[in-house]
Amino acid sequence: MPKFELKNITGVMPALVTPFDENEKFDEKRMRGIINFLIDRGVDGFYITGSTGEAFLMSPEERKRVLEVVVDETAGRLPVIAHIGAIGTHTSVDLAEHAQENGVDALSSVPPFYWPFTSNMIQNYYTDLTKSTDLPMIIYNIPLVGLMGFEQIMNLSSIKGVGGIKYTAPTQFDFLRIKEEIGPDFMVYSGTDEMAMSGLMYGADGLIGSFYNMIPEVIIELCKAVKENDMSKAKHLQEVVNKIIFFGIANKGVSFIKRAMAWQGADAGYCRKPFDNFTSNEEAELKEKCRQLMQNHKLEGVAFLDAI
Ligand code: MN9
Repeated sequence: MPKFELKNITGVMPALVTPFDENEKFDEKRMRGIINFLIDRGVDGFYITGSTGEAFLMSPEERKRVLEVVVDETAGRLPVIAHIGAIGTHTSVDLAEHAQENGVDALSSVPPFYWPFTSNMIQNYYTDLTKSTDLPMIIYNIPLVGLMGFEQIMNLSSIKGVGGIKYTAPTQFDFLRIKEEIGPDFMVYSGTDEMAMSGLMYGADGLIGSFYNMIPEVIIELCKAVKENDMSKAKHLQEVVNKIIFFGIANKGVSFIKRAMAWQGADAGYCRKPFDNFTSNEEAELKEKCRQLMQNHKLEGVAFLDAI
């Protein structure tokens, strides 16, 4: 039985990075360190082995190992959502069953991708997945694998076991419609970090994103400001977050996130090829650029910048 019900899985949830060592092997010790770092910073849950977690660069066996380590280290302190999406239903079902056996609280999956699967095939994919366990399923809308239209979302929401959506696209007006037409209990997780504030204002129950691994304190503060109706503060914090996101995207994305975590004492190791890592010279340059970013925009209260 999962410890957390889906309706209680809310707030700020990093789409957890997966640390690899210099030989690209999963680094269990670093993984455990990251989990404790993020729990200490006050996050509300973990979304594991998604795109930020480099899941599509791992074998199913490796994904299972990551999940076992995360669940073991988290030890029920926070909810764990396992992304079990894969290109074939059999692999996803196998990952889903393993995730349930190991005690995660919810599942999530991208729709099948690469080939242009029909709406029916996508519907069948999620039906097969939800039948394979008793866990709630959070469907995943992200343009990288083909954005789903509202009708498809409606259809998927009617599958028994589908309880929410992770929505990573700027078309956030769908959030209002989802809450109105599917129902207020259908959980909406805003996945576009650049739009956390508007996501929350449009009714998202939680935020799941890559950058929350490295700036949890800023995004938690932003959430709090929205809850307290302090919109000018929330907007200011979103501006800070976005400066960091746009800088990060232009500087190797997840590799940057991993370095910025290391500077704060939570070494997240390396990325897997074909992602690119920083050499020590490049990392020194990166630090210099971060210092400039901080000065140019007078960024205050950002732990990874203060740690440089
Ligand atoms: O949904 C992430 N998207 C991808 C999760 O990994 C493609 C987001 O958190 C983005 O990384 C973020 C920056 O664009 O919004």
